[in-house]
Amino acid sequence: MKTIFIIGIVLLAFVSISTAFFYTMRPSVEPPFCTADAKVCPDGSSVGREGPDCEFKECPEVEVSEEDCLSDSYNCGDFDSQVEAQEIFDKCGGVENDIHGLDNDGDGVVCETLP
Ligand SMILES: [Ca+2]
Ligand SMILES: [Ca+2]
Repeated sequence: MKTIFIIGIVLLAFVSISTAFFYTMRPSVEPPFCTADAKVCPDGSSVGREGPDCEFKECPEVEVSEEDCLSDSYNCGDFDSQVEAQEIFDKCGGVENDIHGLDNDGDGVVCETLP
C-alpha cells in the first residue's frame, strides 16, 4: 500500500515537471507585436509602428515652398502644433527671416503657446 502511494507521488511529480518543462521550452511562434503607440509628425499627422523591428513609419515631409517664405502668410493659429510652426520657421531661415512673425520675442522658438 505504501509503495503504491510513493509511486503515485513520483508519477504526479513527473507529470508536473514535464508539463512545466513543455510550457517553458515551447518555442514562441507569435509574430512580433508592435505597441500601438504613435509618433506625432511635424505636420500634425501621426504614424504608427510597423515591420519586424517595430520602427515608426516615415513622417510625411512638411512642404515649404519658396513662396511660403516671401510674405507673411502664416500665423500661429494656422498650425496644429508648435513643431509644425517651427518647421516652417526654420525652413524659411529661422530668426534671420521671421517673415511670418511667428517668433515675436526672437528667441528662435516660435508659437510657444501651441501644443
Ligand atoms: Ca503672421
Ligand atoms: Ca519665441
